Amino acid sequence: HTETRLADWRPYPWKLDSTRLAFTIAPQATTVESTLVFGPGENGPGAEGPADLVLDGAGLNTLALTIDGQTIDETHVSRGEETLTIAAAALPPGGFTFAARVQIDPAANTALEGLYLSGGIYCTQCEAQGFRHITWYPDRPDVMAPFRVRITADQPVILSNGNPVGQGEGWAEWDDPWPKPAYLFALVAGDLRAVSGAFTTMSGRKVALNVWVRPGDEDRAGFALEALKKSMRWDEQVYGREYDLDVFNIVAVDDFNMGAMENKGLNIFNSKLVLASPETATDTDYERIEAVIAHEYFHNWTGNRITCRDWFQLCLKEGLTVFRDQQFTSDMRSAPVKRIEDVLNLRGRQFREDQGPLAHPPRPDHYQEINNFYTATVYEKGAEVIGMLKRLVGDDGYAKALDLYFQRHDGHAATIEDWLKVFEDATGRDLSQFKRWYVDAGTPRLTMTEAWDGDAGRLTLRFTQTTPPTPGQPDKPPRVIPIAVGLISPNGDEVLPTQVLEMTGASQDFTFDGLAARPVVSVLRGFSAPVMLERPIDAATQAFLLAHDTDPFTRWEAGRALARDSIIAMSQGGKPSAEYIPAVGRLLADTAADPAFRALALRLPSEEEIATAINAAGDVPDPDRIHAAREALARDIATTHRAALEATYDAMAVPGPYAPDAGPAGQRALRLAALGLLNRIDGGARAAALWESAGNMTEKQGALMALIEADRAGDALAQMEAQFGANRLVMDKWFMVQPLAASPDRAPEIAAALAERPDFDWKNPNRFRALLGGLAANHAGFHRADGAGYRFYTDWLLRLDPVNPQTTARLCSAFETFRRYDPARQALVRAELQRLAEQPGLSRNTAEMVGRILG
Ligand code: HT7
Ligand code: ZN
Repeated sequence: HTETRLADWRPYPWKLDSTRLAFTIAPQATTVESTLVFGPGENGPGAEGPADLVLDGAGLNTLALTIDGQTIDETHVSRGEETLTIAAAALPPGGFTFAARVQIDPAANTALEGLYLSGGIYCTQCEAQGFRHITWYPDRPDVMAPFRVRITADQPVILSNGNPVGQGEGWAEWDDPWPKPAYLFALVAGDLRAVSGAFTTMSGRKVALNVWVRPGDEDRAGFALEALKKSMRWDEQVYGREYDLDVFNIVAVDDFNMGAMENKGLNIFNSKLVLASPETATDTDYERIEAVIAHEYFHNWTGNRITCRDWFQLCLKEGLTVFRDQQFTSDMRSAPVKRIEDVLNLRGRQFREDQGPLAHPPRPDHYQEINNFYTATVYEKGAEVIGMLKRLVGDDGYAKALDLYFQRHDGHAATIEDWLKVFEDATGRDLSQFKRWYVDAGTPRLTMTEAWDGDAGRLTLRFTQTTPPTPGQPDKPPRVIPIAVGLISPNGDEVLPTQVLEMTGASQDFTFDGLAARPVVSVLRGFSAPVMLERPIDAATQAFLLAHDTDPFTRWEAGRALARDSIIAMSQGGKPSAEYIPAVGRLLADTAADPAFRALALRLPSEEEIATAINAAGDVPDPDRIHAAREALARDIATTHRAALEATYDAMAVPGPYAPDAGPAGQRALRLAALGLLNRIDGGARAAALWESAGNMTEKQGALMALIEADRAGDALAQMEAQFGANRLVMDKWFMVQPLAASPDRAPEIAAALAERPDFDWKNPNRFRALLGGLAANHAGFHRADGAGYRFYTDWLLRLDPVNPQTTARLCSAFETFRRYDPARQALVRAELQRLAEQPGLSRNTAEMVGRILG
């Protein structure tokens, strides 16, 4: 398969002045007529003279091609695998109009790229390269044009980007004046109902807002609409960014490869990220909906008005937009809790990626299939890198740089170099070393040692950084690392409030003078850099930090480290840290602390996290022993602190009607964390009672998971199916929790039995991910020594690949950690990967993933 390289990027030689499209929609034969007006490229004819016109297209039935109204002579046309080239000789150098008429088949489009049907609704997905499945076009993000679109469809609702300019029975016309690349094009046609509102922008313009859903789903769309209004206001207040069209439409569809898509003025969402009611959605779902609505809305400026020059620059829009949605959630909810959640997510997905065969920099420089690079590294590490930049230049520097970014690049397609240059120009800083964060893969290991000179009252901290090799990058120079530290005196008072140290060398000392007594160092406050910190620290000091640290992140981190070390010790035949179980008691007694924080501090690290830590220490993780150790520790905690856990469980009951706000959600999280521990010693009695009494999905799902763990969920599962059998999103949860919470010795068999059911609608990505993702998240079940988990998983990847390559390829990442495990498990996984690799006709998407994982 061919590779695309950053170094090969060249500007498009023609300027696309306008795009007109006319769709006549029919399920098996939709006609697309395009009229593209081209002018001379900005750089004029190249050294070789006037340029050919190269257009992208895939799976199109081409009916007509013209230049300035004349059929193009076939001698001037050449065809590649997914390209059409019209020779320069056929093109007037001063500009011309290219027109095409093609036919496509939305009903047969199971890959969900381009125009497809989802439950009777026509919709599109064009990022990254879906537009080429709609018509011939320069399908690259640096070719931007205003669009005028006429759609004829026998459907009550017909939408596209921009503002509506005309509509009648069976047709509508839309005009988008803002130049955009093809990946931001969208079309929707179907029987939909709007939940509507309005927003007045900061300059007083009125914008109509609609959330479009299937008839009957209207009562679950209100939360998304409110989230949209909050996002619009926040972007005005915090970034000074105003919306720029008369209407903003959001559409929910059931079949979607990812979460949502930021098409200009017409965001299309996976219905699970729009629809919510207390009975059907959990607190986590609500928080995620609010964040993703914000994320897609924020793309209007960071992604749409300023887009990416090429797909290597993906983190320019995604890293920045994730960073902005994280800021938004921090402002709407609890900032410390959000930071801990983000770090958990980063470590669980991005650190894992960085440590395995799929490691790549936030800005990669080659790919086979761009859809395989919508990764935690591009998104979440991309956001962390911006967080570091902000920490280094300060809030004012950041605000100045962002203003300059919007001013300088509005309406253009930009690069990471452009992004760093606005920071350099706005702040006067040299960011050449900082750029390594964008171009180097791998998670730096940061070690800290302390030297105390009691006579001088001086503490010296020595930091050393190294980054292990990653595929194609054996050696890495040191990076700039912002290290936030604070010092706490032995009596628990903070003697040095947070200070950001700037590390630039491979090894560097920082000294602190005038100290009366040796302080305890609180380091990497707020997780100030995405590194793995190693420091010699004993359990008593961790317990001290858990009790006294003023920084909520490092306070939580200290408790987490105690729990992690306890499980690791137990899995290797030792005992839990003597400090840990008493520390949990103090946490339970600390009723003044935020319940959401206490919930996070009470929750034990996942088995996956333990396996990662064991691997990082150079040992081989044993999934069965890790599972047994974690269970044993949970039982120990529950036995020791039974009364306090029961009191916490009772105190955290939330009276009155359900609200998804951070306050009550935090109480429910703490209540369920207590339930999870008590469940180990009460045989599921409390979970059964909660299942009966709960009036919201958060507690229902928490109770159900506990019942599955206690092996007494039969009635609850039957009741849930009876009540919600027709609700796809609730049934996705039903499919997910069973393999996830099952005992490892039965998880693959449970997944296999569920896959036999007629309602295992495996062509729907949500349903497929629910079942396979649920199994993969059951660490000991997926990695069962007999290979049943691996086999089941691979059987289904093989089945899905010809239907939906994007989703199949993404799920291959379940195997990315396989080299951590013992030789027998490694051999089992390798055999499954080989089975995939040898499949005739395997998609380019999956072939690339399997190839990279096998190395
Ligand atoms: N920018 C969007 C990415 C996306 C996508 C990418 C590949 C295939 C399907 C897709 N659907 C959406 C979503 C976002 O990051 O906001
Ligand atoms: Zn995004």
